[in-house]
Amino acid sequence: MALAALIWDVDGTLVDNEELHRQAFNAAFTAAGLDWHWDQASYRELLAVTGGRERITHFVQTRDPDRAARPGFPAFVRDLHIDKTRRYGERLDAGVSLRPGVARLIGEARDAGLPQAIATTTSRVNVERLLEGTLGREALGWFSVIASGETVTAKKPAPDLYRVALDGLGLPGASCLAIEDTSVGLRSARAAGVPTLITVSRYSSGEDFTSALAVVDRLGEPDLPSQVLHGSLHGQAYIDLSLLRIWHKENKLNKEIGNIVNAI
Ligand code: XBP
Repeated sequence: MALAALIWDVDGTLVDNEELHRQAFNAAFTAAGLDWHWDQASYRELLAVTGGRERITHFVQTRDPDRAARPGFPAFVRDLHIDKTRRYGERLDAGVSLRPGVARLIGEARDAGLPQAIATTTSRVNVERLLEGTLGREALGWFSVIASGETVTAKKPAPDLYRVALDGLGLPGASCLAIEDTSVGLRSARAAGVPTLITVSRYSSGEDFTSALAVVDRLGEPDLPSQVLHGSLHGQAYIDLSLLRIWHKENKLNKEIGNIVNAI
């Protein structure tokens, strides 16, 4: 089964930006008169809960269950998260850079006519702002589907966001390749049957990536090579579309499906 599309995660994968999210959460807490503060160590643990509203809710349920049980609590979290999103947007607008190799690989896929999609737990407005600020407004049109947090009720690690992306692409999971940075994202993609490359990010080092096709520190560039943590670079210095096609073809699951299709 040939590679038919790429599905990109956003936060941590396109941009190593979880620090901006963390700072925006903390700024929103302070502005609301709350004495909550998420340091880097606690944020690493909180990232297991995807989605900002869900993350705040989980934090309060753990720390102050009585408060979380009050009738007005969901509306309070909603408003707090709206303020966090505004503050995160300001930080994006101050200027962020794509991780090395992201723009190049998106360009290679476009040149090859390979469809691309996005599967992210963050909201559509954040995706648009990030793409516009890094690749330009026209980049929104380069993705056949943008599956963002508000399109599903079960966020990652549930497979739902990847299923939305696959439905929009009209493709089976095994024909695509996901690019993710966390074990939560990997579990989501794999649960939807999508082979996955991991580009480890600031907050995801040391996570379990056993089911990934390959694990690298970055996609890399000719003058900024990738370090492979799991898998083989097949002699290449960085990740390009030809290497993704090789990894996808090598994938045991895809080979088996290919054999079944050929036998029918
Ligand atoms: C990114 C996330 C998000 C952000 C917060 O997910 O983990 O939860 O930390 O996002 P992905 P919101 O890696 O799938 O892009 O506050 O916007 O919900």
